[in-house]
Amino acid sequence: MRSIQIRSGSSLKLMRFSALGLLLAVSSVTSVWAKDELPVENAVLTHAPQVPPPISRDHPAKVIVNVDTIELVGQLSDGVDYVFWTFNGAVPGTMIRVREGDLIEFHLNNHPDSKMPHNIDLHAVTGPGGGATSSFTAPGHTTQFSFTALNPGLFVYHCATAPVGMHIANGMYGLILVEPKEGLPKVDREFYIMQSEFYTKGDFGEGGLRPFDMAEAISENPDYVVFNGSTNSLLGKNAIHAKTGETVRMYVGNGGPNLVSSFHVIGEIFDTVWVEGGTLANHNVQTTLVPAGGAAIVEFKVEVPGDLHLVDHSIFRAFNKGALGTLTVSGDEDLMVYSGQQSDGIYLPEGGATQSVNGGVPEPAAPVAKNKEEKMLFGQRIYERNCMACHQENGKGLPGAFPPLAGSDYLLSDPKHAIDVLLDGLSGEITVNGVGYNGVMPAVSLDDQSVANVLTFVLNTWNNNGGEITPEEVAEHRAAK
Ligand code: HEC
Ligand SMILES: [Cu+2]
Repeated sequence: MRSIQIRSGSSLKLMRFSALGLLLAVSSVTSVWAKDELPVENAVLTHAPQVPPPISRDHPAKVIVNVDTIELVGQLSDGVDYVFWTFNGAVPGTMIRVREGDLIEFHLNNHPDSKMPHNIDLHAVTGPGGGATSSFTAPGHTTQFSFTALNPGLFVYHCATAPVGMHIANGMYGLILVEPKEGLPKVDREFYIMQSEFYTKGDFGEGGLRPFDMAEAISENPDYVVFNGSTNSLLGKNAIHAKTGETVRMYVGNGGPNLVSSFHVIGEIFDTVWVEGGTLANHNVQTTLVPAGGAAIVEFKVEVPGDLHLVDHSIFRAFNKGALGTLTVSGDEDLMVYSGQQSDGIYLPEGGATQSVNGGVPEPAAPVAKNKEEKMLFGQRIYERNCMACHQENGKGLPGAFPPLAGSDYLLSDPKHAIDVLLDGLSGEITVNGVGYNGVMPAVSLDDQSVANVLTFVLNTWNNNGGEITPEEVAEHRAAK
């Protein structure tokens, strides 16, 4: 029924037709297309972090978009499953790319196995509900409506079926890019990144199938804040890649449902930000706000190799709730742009020469533990101050970034080796419980007492199988250097 609106002989059609004609007269000197004559094409839809190819047309088309709503169990984090409600089987939904002035024929197909009705509100639509009222679709049904992409920009789409918050919280959002008629500047790499939160019964990392928690959602207190639907989407083997000298463009969306993102790439400056996904270009930006239900386009040239970390700079979300990703840049060093560490010396405020040191600078002597119980207590304090930020309170580390100390076969097979890890730091590829890590653990500046205490704490916590490290052993290792 809704597909006919455009072709029927009503005055509505005439008005819309002349509006389009006007648009085309301005935009294209070569030809004016009547709606029925528009060339027809199927949209290329991509799963994040992939982006559909740039549009090379210089004229409008009728673009057919087919989206299935599918409810499925997926991985939110290691060992943590969730029932996601999705557009095209993934969170975020597939990315759509059209051209300003295109006529989009939108088909929403609700899978027969769905338990819920769904619809879609595209922020690129000019019309009631952004399409929501025309796309309400019961399980096993398919609906269709059309719209003309009048405004260029990067837009969020989402389900708007009641309870709206719950449909969004369960994963129903994605991005649609409406390229301006003149196209976008060419870049070397494009990525699709969408932040969102998840509210589960249980805490961050609690395993098994975790149901949605409405009370947490209402109080805007998520357990997870993630990019592309899972804590692992952009880490480890899922990291995204670029080469030095290349220009990278990220289409960044925020599905919310509640939080505003302070999107930042550690070690980069955005050369250009298309503010809020619109036509205003800002330059030389460190962190850009991406509102819930909004977007931004960020562009930057990568000059030096290394891992750049994508974060929500509301920083506990990055290191404790999952809003972390990696862009790995390969290529040649440019030591003028970035030198790496050039020296590490002792700073003596009272004067005196600066000397180089190997390893760390001991902190003031810690109190001597009288027994194992005290060792555990002192060790825990040291852990909280020196280790927890990376290896986490629960000792499980962070997927793709920091290995676990809880149940680590690497640690437990040779606990004394851990003394060297703390004294010297550790870098290069290692395998912990079958998973590869390739990070940098800095040497810690702790005295023998403290190293012994923290390792004893680690060995006797999180069901690790016990053992004790003595300050004498630490001293021996230190002397052997
Ligand atoms: C800045 C983040 C960071 C801090 C702080 C840190 N580590 Fe690590 N740690 C790492 C990384 C990264 C690795 C893996 C290095 C690699 O890939 O070669 C690692 C590896 C280890 C390992 C060996 C691998 C394993 O899982 O058993 C142990 C043991 C360890 N760290 C203990 C500690 C202890 C104890 C502290 C506190 C005194 C600490 N670390 C502080 C990042 C950190
Ligand atoms: Cu829905």
